[in-house]
Amino acid sequence: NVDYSTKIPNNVNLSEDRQVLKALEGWHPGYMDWWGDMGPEGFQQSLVYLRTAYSVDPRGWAKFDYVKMPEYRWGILLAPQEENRVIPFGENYGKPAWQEVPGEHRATLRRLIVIQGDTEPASVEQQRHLGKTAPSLYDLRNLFQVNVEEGRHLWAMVYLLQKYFGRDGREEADDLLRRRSGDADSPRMLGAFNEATPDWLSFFMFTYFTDRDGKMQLHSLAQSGFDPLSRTCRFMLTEEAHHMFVGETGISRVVQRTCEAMKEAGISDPTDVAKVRALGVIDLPTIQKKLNLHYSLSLDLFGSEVSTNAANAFNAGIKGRYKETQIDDDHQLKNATYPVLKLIDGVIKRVDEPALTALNMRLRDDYTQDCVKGMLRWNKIISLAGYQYKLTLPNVAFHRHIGEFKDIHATPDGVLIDDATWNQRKSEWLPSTQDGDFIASLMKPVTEVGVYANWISPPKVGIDNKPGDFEYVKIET
Ligand code: BYC
Ligand code: FE
Ligand code: FE
Ligand code: FE
Repeated sequence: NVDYSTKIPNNVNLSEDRQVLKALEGWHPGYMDWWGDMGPEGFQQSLVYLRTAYSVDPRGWAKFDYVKMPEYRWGILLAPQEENRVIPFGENYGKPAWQEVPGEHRATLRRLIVIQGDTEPASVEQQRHLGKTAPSLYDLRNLFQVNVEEGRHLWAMVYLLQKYFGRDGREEADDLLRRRSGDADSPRMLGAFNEATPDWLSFFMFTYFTDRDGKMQLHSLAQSGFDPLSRTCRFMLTEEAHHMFVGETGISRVVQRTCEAMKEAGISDPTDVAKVRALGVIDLPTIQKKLNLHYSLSLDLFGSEVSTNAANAFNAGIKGRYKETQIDDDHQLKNATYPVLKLIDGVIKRVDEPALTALNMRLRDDYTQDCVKGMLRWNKIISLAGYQYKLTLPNVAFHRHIGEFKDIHATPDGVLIDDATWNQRKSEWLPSTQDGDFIASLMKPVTEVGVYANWISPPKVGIDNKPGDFEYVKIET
């Protein structure tokens, strides 16, 4: 199954693939340097209760144990090869899946793999300072689990680059360690990955909304006719589920705690921000603003609504649709159309576009549907506590920097407004400096076993079914 005898654990027979093993071993020291410089700040000598992937069997692929992060076994794990797999969409629909890179699609494939790879270390960089303010050892451990797995996702893409793309693949692999989130000279490739993740509420929003873009993109790439990419992404998705769990339950716990505190204090109006904040919990309107920010930043990650890049990647058989094989159509989109939101004469309208060029919009719609599910749970917590307040997703025209709405301003309800109104009112909809300062004032580390910061509820169950007083991180200094 997985070979742990080599320096780089793998299930791709690296010990007999000398050239690739050598390339990966050559890249390894640079990765460790990057992890040292840009990985979690502090805690590198702490024992963290982490899961490590030990097989690709969906029922038992992970083992939990105390590990020092730099000793985590980052490995190359691909889902098992499906026999006789065919390309499930595009011009080559029904032909055998490629085991090697088709020459004519080399550049497109490389670009998508590099973009995917670039996001993984970026998120680690964005989150590196959060260990210092973790609300509990449980949360600290979850942060580090996400971080080491994003590191592994980088390895997953680097393996593809080094095995299948020769010298330019190796150069791209080096560049992935050179770019830095938020750097003025060599930033990460996509917008949201250059934004700050200033506090733990942002971290939960990021893992809920931005890791979920990861889920959608990985699903699309898991459909790829390039079989090694498909297999890699299929295994990455099993890890991704935990990242979104961290986000969904993290926000649930914040909402829960806020509602409890309001009830105890007899506060009936959840929009009485000052009163709620005085309790040392995060008021619901501020949670809504953070949600607006992270959702809109994540929408930008889907690219333009109408995109020939997306059409070409689909035609080529490289990037499919969410759940492509379960869709009942020709899988070539020959005459199909798809409704796209567009700005026409200053009005947001739904217009039918060729479905081929509307693939980004379609994936974004699938994403929005997926986002709604967790929101229903958060709103249930609020209504069960007896409050009328509802968290909602803002309109897709709100606060956009990519696509159809990048040049206009709109309210969260989708009403177009002019620049002056936007500047006057944006702090009603997006976190202001004061909001950030207030949240920052709550971000005090809690490192006693089984204790949680006042602004967040304990989780319902422990990781790996551990009891409430489990020491998830043994902090050494
Ligand atoms: N920022 O035709 P267009 C994850 C560029 S998250 C900056 O509209 P296309 C994770 C675009 O590159 C998942 N630039 O878009 C989550 C193009 O430039 P060129 C990451 C942007 O190409 C949490 C131009 O604008 N994976 O895994 O159809 C933690 C026109 O592009 C942006 C992927 O994204 C932007 N937001 O689609 C850790 C999958 N958007 O070529 C990890 C791979 C567009 O003209 N990537 N541009 O110079 C793709 O599938 C596509 O490249 C995109 C864009 C969906 C990103
Ligand atoms: Fe990832
Ligand atoms: Fe992730
Ligand atoms: Fe903005």
